Amino acid sequence: MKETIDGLRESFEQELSKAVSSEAVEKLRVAYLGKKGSVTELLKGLKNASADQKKELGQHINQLKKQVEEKLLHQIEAIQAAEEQRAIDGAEQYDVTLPAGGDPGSYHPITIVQRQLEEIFTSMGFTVEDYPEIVTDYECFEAVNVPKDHPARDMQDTYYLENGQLLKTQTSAAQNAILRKYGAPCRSIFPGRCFRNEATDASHENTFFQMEGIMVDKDISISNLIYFMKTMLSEVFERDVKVRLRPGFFPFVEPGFELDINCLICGGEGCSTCHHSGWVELCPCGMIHPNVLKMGGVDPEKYTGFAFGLGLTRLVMMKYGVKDIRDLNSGNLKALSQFRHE
Ligand code: FA5
Repeated sequence: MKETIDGLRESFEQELSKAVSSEAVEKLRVAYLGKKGSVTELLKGLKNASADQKKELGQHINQLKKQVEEKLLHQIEAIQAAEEQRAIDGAEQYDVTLPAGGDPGSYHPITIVQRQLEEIFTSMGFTVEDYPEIVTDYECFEAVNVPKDHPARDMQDTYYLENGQLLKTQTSAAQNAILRKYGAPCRSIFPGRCFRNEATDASHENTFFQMEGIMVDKDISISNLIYFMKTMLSEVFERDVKVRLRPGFFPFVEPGFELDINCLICGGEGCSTCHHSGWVELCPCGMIHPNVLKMGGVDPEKYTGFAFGLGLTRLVMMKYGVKDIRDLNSGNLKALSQFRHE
């Protein structure tokens, strides 16, 4: 038995010297220490030995097992160190202490305008809220007065996940949580990415940004809504823009409006961006429906409020004269890097 143990040690040493990859070392480990490995078999064979032999041979086999384990570990560490060194030798060398030079990168135009809007609204006492992109059916629809099977669900072709949750189609999905967080009075904006199964064209994307806002207090009226919308637009565009307010249906507001701006790409003459109408649908809005206030824990008998759902991506198009919305999601650095100095 002692000879067998020594023989095994010798053959292990020989095979180990030839194992120069992680895979080869692993094969060796299985061959010697695996369930049916040679060392394991030796240990199993001990059960037939006498009590005296068991003690002596057991010590020898365990010593061999320990040596095999240590040598395998050592070999694998040596292989990994050599691999790392090869990667370092082959990698491009650079001095991290040197000034960057080259292209410093830039913020995405949507980030630039979002931050500008956040500044405008925080200066008017609004909080800025973050909200998840994956939400429940309740948050996105039911809590904003769109019950299951309501025809208004057809307005937004939604991506549902297998677990029943969905990619939020509108930033309105956060309204209920924010009403519950602050109660009344409350002034908040909540920008976010939205997803809809849209056929894309110059002004429609399946992934786009909105910025929602709500203001709830005693005696809030449509005049407050119009004041805040006008202030926001004149600050963002740094000039007066022509807007029009027309009736619009959204189950979570009553009355509801569509706020359109005169297309700044064609000056109102008609182009592919505005679908040749001269107007771009930018910011639906209205007075928050009493049901929505109630579901948010706010008493509609005491408080009223307005809500708006600004199409942030469309606003960016208008501000910078981007004719096709798809350019903003393209990752085309040539187009996007124009905004670096803002
Ligand atoms: C809504 O999403 C409502 N939640 C807005 C709202 C909020 C109304 C609060 C009243 C009160 P709508 O589906 O129209 O409404 O989208 C709002 C804005 O998002 C549009 O005016 C448009 O500017 C932008 N938008 C909508 N769909 C797309 C799209 N596929 N690509 C780019 N922008 C879009």
